[in-house]
Amino acid sequence: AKRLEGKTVVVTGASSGIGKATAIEFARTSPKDLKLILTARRIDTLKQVAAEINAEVGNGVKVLPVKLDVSNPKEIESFVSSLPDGFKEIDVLVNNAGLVKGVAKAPEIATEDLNIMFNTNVTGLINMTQAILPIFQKRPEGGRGDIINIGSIAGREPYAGGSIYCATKAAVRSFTDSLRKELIASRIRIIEIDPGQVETEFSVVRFYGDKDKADAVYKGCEPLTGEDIAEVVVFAAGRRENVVIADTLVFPSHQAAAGVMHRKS
Ligand code: NDP
Ligand code: 8X3
Repeated sequence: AKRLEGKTVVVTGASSGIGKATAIEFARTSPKDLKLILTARRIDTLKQVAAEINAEVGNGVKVLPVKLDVSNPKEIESFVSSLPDGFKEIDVLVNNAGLVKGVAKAPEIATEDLNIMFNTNVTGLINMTQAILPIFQKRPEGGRGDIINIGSIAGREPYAGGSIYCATKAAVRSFTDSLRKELIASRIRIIEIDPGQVETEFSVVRFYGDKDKADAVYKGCEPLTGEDIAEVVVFAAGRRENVVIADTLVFPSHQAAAGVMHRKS
């Protein structure tokens, strides 16, 4: 926890699921002088998350909720410059915001869904990275800071009915690997964490709010929780400076591949 003391951490998509759990886990693990910048589109939900964190760990952790739609390049452009003093020296960026829409197969994929997925999961993640890297690069030895990208098993194993989502996560993986090579002469750590099945709002979003369809995804399964992934994120960020947890795949016990789940009948 000492290694994380005084850090400034940005989490995208912190209003729900893995992102929210990650914010809470940073606060629990290293509350001393932590600055947490929580971003998502739902600002009221972010404010509740901030209140929850302060209620649990006290006001030593400074939490700043910021309304930010990562699919809108203009909002990302003004994000860093609009941060208040004391929050600008970002140390860790957790690129977590992301979503899947639908299970349609080509040629039935809605253009709107295609655009939302690419603009959020890929362009949004790249734009956030480009906005924050210059802060890291001003530091000694070619730069310091962590970029932690949330990929997915879907980026490694494409499946029918997920072609666009899988393609976005494969793009995240490819971008992440290139970035690690580009920054090899620096102390900037490029980290990818790929979850398997995690029960969050992910499937509710996939099925356009249909909770019954979302629940059916997890029927008979014991999926991971957001906290399980959050622990891995905070572990990665808390390693000694010369240690990069470059690439991690995390399954629940009863999952062995993208579509391979053992279900209790
Ligand atoms: P949730 O739906 O619970 O959370 C997604 C978060 O992303 C929300 O906070 C949402 O906030 C935010 N978000 C969505 N669109 C935007 C946007 N345009 N701008 C800013 N924030 C946005 O799902 P998860 O926690 O499961 O998903 C988090 C990440 O984990 C995603 O990248 C997902 O692909 C990945 N993942 C999830 C898995 C799973 O099984 N659940 C497995 C593998 C990877 P808001 O709506 O307020 O903007
Ligand atoms: C989410 C995992 O396999 O449900 O990224 O698409 S999967």
